[in-house]
Amino acid sequence: MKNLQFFGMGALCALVLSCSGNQSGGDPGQGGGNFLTGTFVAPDGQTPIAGATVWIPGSGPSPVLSSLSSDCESPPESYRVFACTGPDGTFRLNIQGISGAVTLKLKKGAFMQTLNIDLNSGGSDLGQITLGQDPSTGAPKMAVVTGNYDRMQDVLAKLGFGEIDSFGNLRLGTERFDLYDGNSSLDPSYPDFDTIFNDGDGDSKPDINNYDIVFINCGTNYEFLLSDSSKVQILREYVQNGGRLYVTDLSYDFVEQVFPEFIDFYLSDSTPEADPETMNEAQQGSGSITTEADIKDNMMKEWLKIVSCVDTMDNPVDCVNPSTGKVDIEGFLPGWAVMNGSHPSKASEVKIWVEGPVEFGYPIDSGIKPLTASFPFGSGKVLFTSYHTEAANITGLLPQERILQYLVFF
Ligand SMILES: [Ca+2]
Ligand SMILES: [Ca+2]
Ligand SMILES: [Ca+2]
Ligand SMILES: [Ca+2]
Repeated sequence: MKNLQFFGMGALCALVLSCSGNQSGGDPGQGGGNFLTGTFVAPDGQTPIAGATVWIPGSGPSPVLSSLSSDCESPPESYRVFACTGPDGTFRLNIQGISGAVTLKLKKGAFMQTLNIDLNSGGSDLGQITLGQDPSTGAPKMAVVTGNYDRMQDVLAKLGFGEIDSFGNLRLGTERFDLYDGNSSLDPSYPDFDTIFNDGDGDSKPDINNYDIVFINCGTNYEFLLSDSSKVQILREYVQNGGRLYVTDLSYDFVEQVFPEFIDFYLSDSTPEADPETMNEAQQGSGSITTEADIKDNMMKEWLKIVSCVDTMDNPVDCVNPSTGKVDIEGFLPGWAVMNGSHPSKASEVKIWVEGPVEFGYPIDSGIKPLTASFPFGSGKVLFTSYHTEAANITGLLPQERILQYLVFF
């Protein structure tokens, strides 16, 4: 976890605080009184970070929860006060009795931002607080493995972790994360995916352990690695020790072969719960379908109502259909990987974020299936999604790209 101190930002905040007292004639709940307010956004300067924990560390008379919402984790250390950001990224911290130089920390998932501020007036609005885009400024260290059928690197770039070209693709070389070549698509200056299992930097641990989050895009050439039990063990230990593994669609084998006990994928019905199902057997979804999906997480749904989305022609649309409350998801590959749900004994641990009516199998069957699921393992987390981001060359964000953006911070 990164924990950087921004003295430059602190000076700016002090300046904002010192002049804000003259401007608080409006809504006292937003700026005046004894509240510290602000809005936490991604490095793109726009996308709100919902459900983040905001706190002032230390010990005082008694810690205070002053929250817009209780939908966030408690601070990972002792604190004087804490709050959660709402779906729009705003927070409101009760700073009654706190003054002088303090540290303010904002954390969501593997991301953390630290500011030094001077509470020299009763309360104030810090305005927009933008998450740093580099590991040296609060971002997690991320690796993205390229694949033939998905481009999570573009979703990250659109969050501000890189620049995009006029087709909405990451401009190679601008990424603030490490790219690994999973499909012979990058020039030789980029390492191949399998090298992440080696100890290239000589710290006696496989280099995957250098990362807070590893994304494996759909369609790599490296599923053969999963028949090597030492590689499976490296992946399992990486998550056990706090790593996050985000996997899309056909790469589901990087979930099922490594963590078989959590998700029941489609078919391989005679495989015992704790054993890996037959590789690739769940890849039986019908292609080119669109589903009207239900968002099962309330904070995600509220966030989706706030952010902007486009359709595949790059025209603005509501991310959540205002009349149905559902989200259109398209871009399913023929033979996408289908989940049935959690294995019964893991029902309390597997979280379903998105589900929808879909078609799958031969002959074609239909039903409601989970489309995005996650589970904790050790100190880390695993996320799997059945759908894609690479459907169209657009500079805006499809609803499913927004969903994946949200989950980058889960
Ligand atoms: Ca190493
Ligand atoms: Ca596969
Ligand atoms: Ca399984
Ligand atoms: Ca199964």
